[in-house]
Amino acid sequence: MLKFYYNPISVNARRVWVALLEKQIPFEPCLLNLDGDQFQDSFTAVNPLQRVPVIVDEGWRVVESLAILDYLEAKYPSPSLMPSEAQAIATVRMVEMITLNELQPATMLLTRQLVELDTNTQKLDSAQERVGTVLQFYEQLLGDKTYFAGEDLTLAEVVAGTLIPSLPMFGVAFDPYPRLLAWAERLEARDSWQKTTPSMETVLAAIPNIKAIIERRT
Ligand SMILES: N[C@@H](CCC(=O)N[C@@H](CS)C(=O)NCC(=O)O)C(=O)O
Repeated sequence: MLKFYYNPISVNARRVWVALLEKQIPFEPCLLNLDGDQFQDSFTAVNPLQRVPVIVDEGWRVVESLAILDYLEAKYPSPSLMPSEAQAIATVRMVEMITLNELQPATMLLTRQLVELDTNTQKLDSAQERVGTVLQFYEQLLGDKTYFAGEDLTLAEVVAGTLIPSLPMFGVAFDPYPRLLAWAERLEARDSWQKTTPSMETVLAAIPNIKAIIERRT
């Protein structure tokens, strides 16, 4: 059976977890506590980069969440999470990449403040501004559609939708983005989102690990 290495508070792992559930792919969950488990030889043999998520499917190992999503889509095409029309494909890739390259680094900085690590005010302000710019762009991109690429749930939702609903935790208000708010509520009503949303208890217990990871990386 497909092995899925993850941690419940990892946003990178959660997008893979949601895709596995949406696609109804049976998997064996392999929990890493990220309090040092990731540096053990046994896991380093699986992923020399010492990060989750990782999947191992029929002996084939894939690291990097977006590569895993592409692999799952190609290997388990139904139900599909990727459109076939040119503009829809571009929309999905755009949302995936903007979420990873713009939104996630900005929220990483906001997390520093949340877990009470020293933070440069100027950098914080610019992170807040970046988040606002991305959300405004997404609000327009979504328009009156149910999902970013139309009526069907795609990898755009899987990637952006596992990060955006957590933004109020960082003091980001949704008032200027009513379409995005309705979109987030639609996603949160789904089984796959509910099964993978970390409880507040899990998040609080993970704060020391989050601090250690952020200190190493920012
Ligand atoms: N670009 C990678 C990022 C993976 C990543 O940073 N994972 C974090 C958890 S969210 C991790 O395993 N961190 C362990 C560490 O930094 O020690 C992906 O998208 O899969």
